[in-house]
Amino acid sequence: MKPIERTLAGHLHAVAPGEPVRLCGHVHRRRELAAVSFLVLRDRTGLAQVVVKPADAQDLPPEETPVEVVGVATANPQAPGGVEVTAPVVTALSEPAHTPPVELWRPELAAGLPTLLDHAPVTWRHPAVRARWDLAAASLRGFRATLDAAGFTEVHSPKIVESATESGADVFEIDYFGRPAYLAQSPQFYKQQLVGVFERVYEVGPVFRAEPHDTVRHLAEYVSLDVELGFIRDHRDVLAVLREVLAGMRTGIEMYAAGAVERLDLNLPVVPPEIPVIHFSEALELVGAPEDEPDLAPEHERALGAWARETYDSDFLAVEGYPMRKRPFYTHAESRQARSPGSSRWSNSFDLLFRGLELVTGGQRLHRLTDYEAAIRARGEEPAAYASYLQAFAHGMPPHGGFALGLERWVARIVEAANIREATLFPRDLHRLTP
Ligand code: AMO
Repeated sequence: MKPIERTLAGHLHAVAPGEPVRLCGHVHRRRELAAVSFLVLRDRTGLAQVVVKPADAQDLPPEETPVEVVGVATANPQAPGGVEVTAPVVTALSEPAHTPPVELWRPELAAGLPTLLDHAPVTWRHPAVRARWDLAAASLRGFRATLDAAGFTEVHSPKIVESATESGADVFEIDYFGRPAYLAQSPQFYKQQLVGVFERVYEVGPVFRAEPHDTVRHLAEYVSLDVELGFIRDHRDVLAVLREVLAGMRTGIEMYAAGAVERLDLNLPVVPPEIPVIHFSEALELVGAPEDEPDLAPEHERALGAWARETYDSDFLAVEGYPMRKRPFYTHAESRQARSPGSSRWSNSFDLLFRGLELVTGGQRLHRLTDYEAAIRARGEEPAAYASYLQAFAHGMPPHGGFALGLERWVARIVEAANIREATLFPRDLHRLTP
């Protein structure tokens, strides 16, 4: 007899009643009632109900054991999708699973964050937990699709690097064959150099920050969605690409994670045709912060998020013109409006706030070799220390800029998680190196 092809739980509804079926998945739940017992099977597409004779119920493998079920598709309006499996032969595909640390079959997981994180290989199996990563994966598809269509080339740059890119403080040093090296804090230097090759590039990859603070928005390793493009006029051209990317990520979720959106009952962000922009100095005024403040504090970001929602009905707000003194040396000074005498106080860079949290940093970069040399010397360093990076500029680089978006922050705000760790498969932080 021909072996029966596997049917996925999510496709069982389309099988004609009376047809033989073969399902594979984990035992999600065993339910023993007086007259009948059920095995609920879970696979990557959802749940399927298998009807078991009470006499056979005690032989069912325990919850979470992977099984194969061969039986008959049978109409039952009460079953998920209106079809269940009857007359089953259940075969365990592994030894009986240990009792899970949390009851995965409950519609909502009643467990605190430490339990969820300590047992991540098991707790991610819960449909509502796994749905969060479905959002991340779908967002990545939208990110790539948007940029591929706009002529960008996907690149991958080294994660073991010679020097810090963002600031010296939070970099992990490693032993590289007996000499010091660092885990990349961002692909910044490489994505810029590759603009000289491809003109438009993007990278999706891990970056490392030795964050000394234990906060709900920082990880020691996160997924950075980096974009860089050449021949821009200023950072506003970068913001326009960012707008398209955000819209594409939302579309990705709608196309590939509709089930997760429904499961989690989400309000997806609305990406306005133009993202509202305010100047950093206006942002300080709005939140009542002193005018010499070099950065926005988390409570300022929250207040600005609420203001953007009220004023523009927008989940997003771009703040442009951050003070040069808090931005990395590759940042281009403000060119649009000379807001202060000398005008080098402000920069052509921006942060994008999403629902009151910094999601993106970006801007225009320096592109002339002499500007780099001056900026590096102004930091008290020697350009020679950046010789390999500066090669690109010596050999001609166009005006360019880009941005980086933190994937875990994006998902955390979409699901309105209190802690970024809830949107991270296996978080790394000050205290956590396992699982
Ligand atoms: P920045 O350092 O601001 O900019 O990082 C960009 C974005 O990455 C996310 N992010 C983090 N997410 C989780 N844990 C962290 N510790 C963490 N640190 C940052 C945030 C942030 O907005 N090279 C520049 C980008 C550029 O200009 O292209 C950079 O890395 O969402």
